[in-house]
Amino acid sequence: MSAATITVLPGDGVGPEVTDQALAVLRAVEETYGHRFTVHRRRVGLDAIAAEGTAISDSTFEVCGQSDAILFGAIGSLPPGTGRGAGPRPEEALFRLRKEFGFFANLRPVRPLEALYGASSLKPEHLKGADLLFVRELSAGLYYGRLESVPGKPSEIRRAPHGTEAVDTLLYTEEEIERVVRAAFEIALRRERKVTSVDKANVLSSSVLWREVVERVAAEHPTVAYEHMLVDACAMRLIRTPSEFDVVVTENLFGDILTDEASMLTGSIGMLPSASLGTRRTAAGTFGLYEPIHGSAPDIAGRDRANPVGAILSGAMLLRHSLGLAREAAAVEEAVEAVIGEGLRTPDLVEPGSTVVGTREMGRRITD
Ligand code: GGG
Repeated sequence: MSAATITVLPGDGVGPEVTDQALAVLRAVEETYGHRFTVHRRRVGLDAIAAEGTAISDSTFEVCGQSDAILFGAIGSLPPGTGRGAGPRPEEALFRLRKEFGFFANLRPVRPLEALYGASSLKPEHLKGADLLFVRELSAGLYYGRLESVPGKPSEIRRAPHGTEAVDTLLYTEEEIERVVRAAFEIALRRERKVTSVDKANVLSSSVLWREVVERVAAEHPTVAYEHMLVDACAMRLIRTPSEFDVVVTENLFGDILTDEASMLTGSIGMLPSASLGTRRTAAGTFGLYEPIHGSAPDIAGRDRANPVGAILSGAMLLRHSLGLAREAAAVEEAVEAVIGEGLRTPDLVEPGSTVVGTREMGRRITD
């Protein structure tokens, strides 16, 4: 029997709907296997800004820090044209959680299910054997750069003599690169496969340093095959030959974009889970934050149309990585596969002959 504390941050838009389903699955695991999960629910994102005046309050932060894992839904974007004000932004919650808890490695598995080959934009022969694991650097890069003019800020829009201009800064230290590259090589060692390191070393200095660090870490892992690939080539080859990839390690922004692209191999962005990990240990694993990679999708929020699979599979990753419950995680993954195999589809995945169900029904069938 395991006892664990989980903080749930449902957030905005479809976040609450999909986290409800993920939580129902975790409750079913608790009951079936005799574990005890204490759950704390707190506000985050626009929801927290409206109620508490900040994207994540100090007390929510404290509750997260006392937990074994955080289950996160999604956070909303400000309406177009409102992003330049001085007020809090919902994304600040995620950035603060990642930075302050040291979540530098974001694992995003992409495994197209055979039953969903028809929902992908690729032909089945391209998808066969595709089983990728992205390791996205999560707590540095463009999202956290350092402006000379405004200490503590990575970017600004400012007045200049010729008009308005905007600046973002892309900064990586050797240490920030090394820890995520090392994590990727260690995962590849366990999977007995290769690492593809993705950068833009023909243009960016941060990528030149990235390559140097990869070479150094690779030398310490002589049994792990590896290659360097430019991000533009990677974007193309993901579509042409996804099965050539295994562990893909890359910096923050490239990882954000490439994984949205790769999600299309699975049929929908709603299918992809993620785990954000650092070095802090729990009783049985690693402290982490788990979330579907999709955003808050305000256009379908509250309409029982969101795909809960990414959130449910994030719950499976939580069981495996933070609670050390690999058997239970595998049972959840098998349940997802079985329900998809039966032909159930949320509206984002509709194919001829499939049975369209809502968020709640999809979750209920996986839980059962
Ligand atoms: N569940 C993911 C989510 O809510 N994403 C919204 C977002 O702001 N993402 C930025 C990022 O992942 O870097």
